[in-house]
Amino acid sequence: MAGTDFSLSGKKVWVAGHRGMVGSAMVRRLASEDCEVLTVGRDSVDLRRQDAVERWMRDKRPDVVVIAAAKVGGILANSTLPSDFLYDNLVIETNIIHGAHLYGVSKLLFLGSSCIYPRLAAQPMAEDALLTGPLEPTNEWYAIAKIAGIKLCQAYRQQHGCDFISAMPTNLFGPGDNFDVQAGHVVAGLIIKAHQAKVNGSPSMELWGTGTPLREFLHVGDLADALVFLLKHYSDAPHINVGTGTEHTIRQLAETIGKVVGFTGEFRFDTSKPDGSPRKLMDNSRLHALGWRAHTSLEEGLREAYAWYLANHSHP
Ligand code: GFB
Repeated sequence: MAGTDFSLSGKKVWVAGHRGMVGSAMVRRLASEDCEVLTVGRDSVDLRRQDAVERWMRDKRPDVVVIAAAKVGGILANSTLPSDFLYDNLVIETNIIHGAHLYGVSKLLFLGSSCIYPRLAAQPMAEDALLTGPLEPTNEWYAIAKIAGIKLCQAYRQQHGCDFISAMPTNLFGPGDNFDVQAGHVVAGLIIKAHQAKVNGSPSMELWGTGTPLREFLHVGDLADALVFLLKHYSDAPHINVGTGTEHTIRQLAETIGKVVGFTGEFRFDTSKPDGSPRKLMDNSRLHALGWRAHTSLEEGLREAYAWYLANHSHP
């Protein structure tokens, strides 16, 4: 319900997946809340092992859990590693959600993705478009796992009265992104390619697909702020979309990245690579009605992401 206030004050908040782009943004955002942040590395607890997860939760007794841990990747990784994307995500969310029920977690936030919606869902995609049509084949494995996570939260709420909620962010980018062309998402991939083309003096850089798909890009700092807002002010079964409401073609994104990076050449299109969904625009009206909006512009966010890449990666 909107307006149902939950206080983070004095709470132990476990950010599962704190080394990833979303988890690390969440840890930074929670630093300005009056709470204790708990984290645990993969070397100590493999989240795919139920006994390890339950033992850790029994020992640490978090009050609040944010599930930012997931196997994630861009369009190519999603379409080439189906069992990793389905199995890892199903088992991580199942272990944590069940553990949260066993050890009396008072609030849990599960994170999904806009790819849970049907490939040809009416745009912008409202929350109730879920399960109304076939999924986009390049990411159906990931989508099925994320849909199961939403349903797990709803099932524990219905059967056990657990305050477990779900948020579905649109395409994310920012500091901490996976800057790997093959495995990563489009923003990171194009920043690397534009930077390398600039440094090498190349006349052109390559984009996958046709450049015509439309995407909505949310800066991960905005997402973390929205998640803290939802932890405090949302408590209900339906999942909530988190986006900007603004969409760009992949070509427009590449042009803005070119401007930010200082690449002035041409774009070539490798149409042997998939386009994926033609369009994925979220309907953010529920989140807006609750009282939250994104505030970072695409160009401003891209400048921050590029600066982070330059500071954290070895490159020419
Ligand atoms: O970000 P991305 O990999 O994922 O690709 P999706 C978005 C669009 O950018 C696609 C095009 O149309 C790609 O073909 N693209 C152009 C590129 N050049 C590149 C490049 O160099 N790298 C990449 N990665 N793309 C993902 C799902 O779909 O969205 C996940 O696979 C998840 O499950 C995520 O839901 C949010 O937006 O197509």
